[in-house]
Amino acid sequence: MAKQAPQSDPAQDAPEVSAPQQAAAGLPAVGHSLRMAAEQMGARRTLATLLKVNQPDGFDCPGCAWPEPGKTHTAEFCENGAKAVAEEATERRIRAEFFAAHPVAELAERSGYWLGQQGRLTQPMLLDEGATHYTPVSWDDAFALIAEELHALDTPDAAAFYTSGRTSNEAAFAYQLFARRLGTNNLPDCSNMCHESSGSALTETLGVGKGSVSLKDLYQADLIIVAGQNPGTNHPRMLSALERAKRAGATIVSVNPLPEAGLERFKNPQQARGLVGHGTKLTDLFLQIRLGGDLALFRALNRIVLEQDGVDRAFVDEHCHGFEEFDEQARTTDRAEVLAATGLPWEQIEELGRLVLASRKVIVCWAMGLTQHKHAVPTIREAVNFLLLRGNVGRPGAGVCPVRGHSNVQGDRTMGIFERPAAAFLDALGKEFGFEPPRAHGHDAVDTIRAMRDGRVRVFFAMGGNFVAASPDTDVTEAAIRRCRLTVHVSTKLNRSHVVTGARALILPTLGRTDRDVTGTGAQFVSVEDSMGQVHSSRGGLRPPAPGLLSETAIVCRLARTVLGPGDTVPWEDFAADYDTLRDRIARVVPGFEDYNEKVRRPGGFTLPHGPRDSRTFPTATGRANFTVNPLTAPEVPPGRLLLQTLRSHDQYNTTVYGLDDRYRGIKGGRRVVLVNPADAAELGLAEGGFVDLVSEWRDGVERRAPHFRVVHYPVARGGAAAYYPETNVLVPLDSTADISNTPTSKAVVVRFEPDSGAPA
Ligand SMILES: Nc1nc2c(c(=O)[nH]1)N[C@H]1C(S)=C(S)[C@@H](COP(=O)(O)OP(=O)(O)OC[C@H]3O[C@@H](n4cnc5c(=O)[nH]c(N)nc54)[C@H](O)[C@@H]3O)O[C@H]1N2
Ligand SMILES: Nc1nc2c(c(=O)[nH]1)N[C@H]1C(S)=C(S)[C@@H](COP(=O)(O)OP(=O)(O)OC[C@H]3O[C@@H](n4cnc5c(=O)[nH]c(N)nc54)[C@H](O)[C@@H]3O)O[C@H]1N2
Ligand SMILES: [Mo]
Repeated sequence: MAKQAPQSDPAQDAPEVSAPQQAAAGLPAVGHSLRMAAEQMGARRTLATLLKVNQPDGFDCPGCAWPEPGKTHTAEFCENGAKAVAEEATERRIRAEFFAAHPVAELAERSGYWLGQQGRLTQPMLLDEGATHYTPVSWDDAFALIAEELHALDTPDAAAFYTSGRTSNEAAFAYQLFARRLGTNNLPDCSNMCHESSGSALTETLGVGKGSVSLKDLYQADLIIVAGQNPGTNHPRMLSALERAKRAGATIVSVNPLPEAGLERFKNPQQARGLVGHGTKLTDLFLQIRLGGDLALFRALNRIVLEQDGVDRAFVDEHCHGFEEFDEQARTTDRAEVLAATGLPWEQIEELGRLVLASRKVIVCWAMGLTQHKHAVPTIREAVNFLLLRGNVGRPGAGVCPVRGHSNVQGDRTMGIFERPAAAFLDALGKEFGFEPPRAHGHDAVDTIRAMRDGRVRVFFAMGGNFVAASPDTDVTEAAIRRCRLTVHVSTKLNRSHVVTGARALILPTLGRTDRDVTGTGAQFVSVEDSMGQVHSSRGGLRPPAPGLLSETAIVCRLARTVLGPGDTVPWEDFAADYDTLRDRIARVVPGFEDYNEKVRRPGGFTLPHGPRDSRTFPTATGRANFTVNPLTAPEVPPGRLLLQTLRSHDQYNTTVYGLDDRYRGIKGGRRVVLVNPADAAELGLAEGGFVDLVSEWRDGVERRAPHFRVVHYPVARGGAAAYYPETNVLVPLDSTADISNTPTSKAVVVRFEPDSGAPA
């Protein structure tokens, strides 16, 4: 079994626990973010940088994908946005001497936190076959080496090209074009582990795999249901929008196994009263649902709406398909099954039912709490049924709102980062560049791991991200990666994926969002798409961390030229020199991007078309919005076990750990904690403050163990537990994925508790 480095240094990992907080943000948040930023950047750089976040002439925050309001405050950033900026704009640097001083075997023993703290990467580095250390390599030699390995493959499908969601539209488009000209659709991305379930469910039911609401819709809604999302930590700027919606009269309902501080009460740090006062109470009704109970909840609500004759018949008759079958089945929804699956009192479900029937404009927002379950796709389909029933799609103030994670994850998909591209996209791409793109579906993230494990994928290339740490089944993933001939990472910061490698490995450092990007033809900007389909430009202003650093776009274009040869007809040199030339091509391939160069220069950018939202047209197989039939299922947990969800603390960005606190949940100074309901803890004999091993149970019988977690008694819904990702990824079986979307079930891992086997080495 591969030895696993802990994400946080065990010597420092000594969690202290106090009562969870009742409100998010406010003055402590501002102070905290400025302190963290100043530590990394110094005071002057901190101010100069943070003032440019999400401003029309500035850069897009590399934090989350929540949209920017049209008229920005002086500081449209949040505590966690500031941390994301500081992480990137840090003045610390990793140079060749660092790699000379630290053998890779030693770095593989370090925590992710430590690796991330070393600073920005500054020059291309090669770990050659059999070598113990990374050594400097020129860009040209690095590209030649990748070309050599790619040319040695029997088929282009033995290479996989991963993307994390920070990559700009321009770089993403060039990247997928390169992969497809090479001849493969192996374009896995972080979305496969994230909102893939949303995309699958929405494409089938509404015809567009994206959200249908804008910020304005939120401000106009009567009822907003936030299910399976922790915006106080992961989308803090969403709280401002919820506050504004609330002041305009919206009712807010949160559905979550945890009482999350940000959803309870919010002290808006952009406003004086938010800095010092008690803040705004956001949630009117809190449904403390069991893990995986949301499908049952939406089925119950749908039954209530049907029985109370709350259906918008005109909308359903004119725009929907499949209502009769749905209706018949929804009416059979069994109350006892709903109560068992949700753990909620029936009165609460009825109360929500009354709110729904009293509201004309309803929005459902969700994130990983819905998408990372085995039955995630049926759950989201059922939420769509719920909205369709009362005509809550394509009407102001109503709609679906999957809240995306990475700041450009949605744009990357729009640009063709997808292992199963639509035929129409490939047709347009092939026509524009005069070639026949590969048609066979490629590997998603989980399939890529299987293919590497089985020796079918031999070259793994990553445009950003931290695939090794973000993927499920850490031991399996690490072993799979180690079987590769070559692994390549285009990265800003050092992480675990650089130290668990194939026979050869390359680190290609790149510019981040905050960095100035100047090519031979002048200063460049890039563009991104937020969670609400708004495309806008992003321009960094800081001096790059080292001379000679290339942008992601330049790296792709130079690599493509080297691999595909001088005869390749794509003008890669022009693309790298002047991003306008790339945008001109995108404009001809991707619908909605006509006049891209002109529209992206407008203040605030432009909005992509969205049939269901704009005109109630549904580009589905039936040409209508589809009702679906979703049998009521919920996770089954054997006695003596709990269902573990793996989630984010307040001091992390995915696999990047900023610090060891989770302030709102009252955890300080450590990450190896498991939150358990006191009643479950009593039944299982788990004393507060005691240490245990978490052992996951899966049908393959393989033992997956995460040692040494401190038990924290916490008000989580009965039957469930919570612990941080990525320390717990070792517990998520590779084959435990959502039906249809193949997303790892990171929110549903059956675990038993065993005596502590001690802190990991
Ligand atoms: N600061 C910061 N911002 C981030 C990130 C970060 O790591 N740090 N990550 C970014 C990314 S990539 C993403 S995808 C988003 C993630 O944003 P979130 O989805 O908010 O992230 P998680 O921490 O996974 O939180 C899941 C939430 O769903 C709840 N939940 C879990 N299971 C269930 C369930 O079965 N039903 C219901 N109703 N609720 C459930 C959990 O209690 C928790 O509140 O955030 C993005 N923004
Ligand atoms: N158990 C469990 N596993 C999960 C999840 C979970 O909730 N539970 N969540 C899943 C989700 S929602 C997601 S999105 C994935 C995230 O998976 P990834 O996107 O692969 O992981 P990140 O941690 O966001 O990647 C961080 C790294 O990206 C690099 N980076 C940062 N900015 C840039 C940039 O501008 N350019 C380039 N080239 N590199 C950059 C840095 O080197 C940094 O170390 O993890 C998934 N895994
Ligand atoms: Mo994500």
